[in-house]
Amino acid sequence: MKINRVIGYQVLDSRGRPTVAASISLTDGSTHTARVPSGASTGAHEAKELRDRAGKFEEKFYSGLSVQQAVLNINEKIAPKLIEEQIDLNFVDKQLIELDPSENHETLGANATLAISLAAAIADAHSQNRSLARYFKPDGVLEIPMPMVNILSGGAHANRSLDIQDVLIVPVGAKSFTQALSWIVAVREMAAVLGKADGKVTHLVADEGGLGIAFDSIEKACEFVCKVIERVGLKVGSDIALALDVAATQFFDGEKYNLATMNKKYTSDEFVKYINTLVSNQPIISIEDPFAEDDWAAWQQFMQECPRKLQVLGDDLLTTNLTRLNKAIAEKSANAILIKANQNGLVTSTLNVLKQARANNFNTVVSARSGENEDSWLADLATGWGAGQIKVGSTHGSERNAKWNRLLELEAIEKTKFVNPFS
Ligand code: 2PG
Ligand code: MG
Repeated sequence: MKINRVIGYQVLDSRGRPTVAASISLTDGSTHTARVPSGASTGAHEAKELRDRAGKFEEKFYSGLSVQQAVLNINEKIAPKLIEEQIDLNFVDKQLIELDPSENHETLGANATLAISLAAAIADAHSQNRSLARYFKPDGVLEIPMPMVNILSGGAHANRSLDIQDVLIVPVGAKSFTQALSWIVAVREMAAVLGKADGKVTHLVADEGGLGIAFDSIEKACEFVCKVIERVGLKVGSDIALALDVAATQFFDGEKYNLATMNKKYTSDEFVKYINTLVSNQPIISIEDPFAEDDWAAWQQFMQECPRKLQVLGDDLLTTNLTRLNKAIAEKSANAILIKANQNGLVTSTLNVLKQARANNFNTVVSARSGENEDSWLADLATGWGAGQIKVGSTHGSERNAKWNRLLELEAIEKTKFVNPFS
């Protein structure tokens, strides 16, 4: 099957900001579309998203965030290279690299390359008469990933109501994804009820659908979520464990970690000790970005001193980048990686990062961004790639639920197994 049309255009994401969509049409008359997500707490080492800021394409009412240059790159540079060619994801990604050999896709824009790469994957799957999940894993049992779900939001996603970005839950005791999701919804709803009763919450829904509740310490936020879990009749630890996304880059000034709501400042060394105490006292099984993106020494020190088994997850540290992952493997700076396709810019090279992580016994967590859209390809990637874990935000907002619902669909219609990387 051949490609006969490629079109890029600007659409809106879940925050109402412009993002890139790409549609690839095939000679059988079908059209396949993908829209790219976008972060708020973005790492400095991510692939370069092209925004029009003060450029000749900037649109007046989008605060410099329009993506018309990236769209133009699709329509004028990328499309002519693909039209009349056979649909094939590997071929498409190769063309994108030839057009823009820069490591971070700054010439075309990683939002342009990823939109095309994803649309190509979806179109290629269609040409083989497969779902996207089955395109990557044609035979055997599909592994439905363990969800890691946002309950409390802070940091850049909720006006810094907490210093850290998220308190999440992981339903480690659930026997199926369907059961896991029902527990999560119960916890999310009870958190709103108890938060209101405490007089702390409003109806505030943060960027990823979590609750923006102010707590004056990380410990108190964790204790609150534990209380909520118990109140819905589940056991903390064996049914549902906690995870944190500290997103520490956001409050590191190059010398100190500044925890404004706790009114504390820590050097790297002190912060390693603080995080150590925190994970020792709370039922946390996974901690993401506990240290800043270039504070490699702190990561390494923490991995050496951490008193117990813990998933130490690199997001801003690793930015789905093979070079940074290889450094982390060599220096034992983490033991898990967040996989975000838009940090990388291409589907094939994102998958290569995931494979390299797994080959080196790193856990892998496929993740959405805080700026999302109605697409559900993330659920298919996580499942088809056998990632083991997925992070999508909360259970509020259709841009989040599109992914959860796709996992429910896969569990209903495919031969699947719900995996638990923490067992
Ligand atoms: C993260 C993501 C998703 P953002 O830090 O892990 O929660 O946030 O997309 O804003 O980088
Ligand atoms: Mg993160």
